Amino acid sequence: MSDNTLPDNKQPPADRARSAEPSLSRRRFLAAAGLGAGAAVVGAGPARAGSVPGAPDPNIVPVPGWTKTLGAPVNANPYGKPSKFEKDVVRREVTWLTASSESSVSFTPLYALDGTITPSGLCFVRHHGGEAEIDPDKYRLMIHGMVDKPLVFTLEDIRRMPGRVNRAYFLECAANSGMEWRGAQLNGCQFTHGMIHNVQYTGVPLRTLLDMAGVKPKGKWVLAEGADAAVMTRSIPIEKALDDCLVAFGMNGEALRPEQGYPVRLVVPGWEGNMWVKWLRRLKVGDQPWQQREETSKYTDLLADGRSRRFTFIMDAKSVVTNPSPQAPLKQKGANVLTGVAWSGRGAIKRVDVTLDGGRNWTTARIEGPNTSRAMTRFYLDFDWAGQELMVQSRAMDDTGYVQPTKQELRAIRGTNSIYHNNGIQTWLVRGNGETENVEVG
Ligand SMILES: Nc1nc2c(c(=O)[nH]1)N[C@H]1C(S)=C(S)[C@@H](COP(=O)(O)O)O[C@H]1N2
Ligand SMILES: [Mo]
Repeated sequence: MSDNTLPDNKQPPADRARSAEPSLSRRRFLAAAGLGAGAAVVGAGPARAGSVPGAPDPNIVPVPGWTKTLGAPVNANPYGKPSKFEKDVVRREVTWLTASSESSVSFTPLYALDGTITPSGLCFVRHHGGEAEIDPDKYRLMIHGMVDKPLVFTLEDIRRMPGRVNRAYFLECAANSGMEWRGAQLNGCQFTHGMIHNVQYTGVPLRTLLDMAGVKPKGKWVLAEGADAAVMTRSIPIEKALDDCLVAFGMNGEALRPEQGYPVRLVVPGWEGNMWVKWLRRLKVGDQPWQQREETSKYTDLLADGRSRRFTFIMDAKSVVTNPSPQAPLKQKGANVLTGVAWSGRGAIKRVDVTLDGGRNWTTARIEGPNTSRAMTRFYLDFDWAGQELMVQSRAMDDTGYVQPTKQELRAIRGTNSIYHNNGIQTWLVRGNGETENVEVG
């Protein structure tokens, strides 16, 4: 083994899978082939495993077998699933966080994802009364209150409305990173930042439905209500409702998933996830907010002096490095790809800076892929790691000029009573062996 190679249990899953080949273990294959450790398999000269991707590595040898038998037939998987080698890439709970799994949250495994769209089956799930099961044929959406003409729509009515759109947006729960307000706590970006997903929605503008009903001049707020056991309700200002909200029935090219509100959910771009009512069944127009539970005792930010910020709808710019991170340690010295995600509820991400030394030096990361307003943006920093300790941080800036604050800056203004709207800069400590921890810098 070269000194760049981590012990067996730290090998990437693909290598572990290789050495677990049923017919011939890697060690036995090496012996059988007369290749002792240290012999280069490809090319001549000493192996420089790890420093440059693709450099000859005596520990990696071709594995026979895959070409010798037929693979599974097309009908083995009528609805495709990820490779069995990806079985650890799943949503996870923090079991001590909530009293029951019906009023709880699971977290997106950000450390295992790339690109910008969150795969539907990995989108974090948050609900207050379990996942409702709604028969699309029996589904109805009512609009009433301060409107000229109260209306009840079927799913088919919504699907045949003119002006259907496709829009990618992030949804972040206001409580994302909420457990980190008083200090570094959870070891993994899945748990510190995983109450977010970025999905392409298909639906119609909420404005289309409101215009059909005819909002009376006095109508200034819209109450959105869910058809789940929580009967979740939120008040939305009419300006937002008429601006860019969607009544969505599709996600990532197919019907909404049950846990994401099948058959219809509200999309409220850039605003806190709680307002994105799932299993949407009622919209009531009124002249003032309703002061429901989820906008008073919850989703209100308690400040240090006992006063509260309320109606803090917009999610400010935020970012996190997803690799390396505690669940995705560095495995090799030499060439490495640092990556992460950034988002802002106020617009598009303009720039992301990354530091490897706790904020002494910053480098502008490369933004790659879709970079639209209020959608998740992917960034990369290709770097060489000599094996030294790193303090990794990322700092996002949006196109309004807003810069993601440090946690200290945030606490100076907001105190530590709140659990909501923590968009402070995250620090990961990467140790010499590649293992990574959630820390804070003084
Ligand atoms: N009907 C209903 N809508 C709901 C909720 C709920 O419990 N019931 N939870 C809200 C909260 S707190 C969040 S953060 C988002 C989560 O959306 P997701 O489950 O698609 O991640 O849905 C919101 N919409
Ligand atoms: Mo939430």
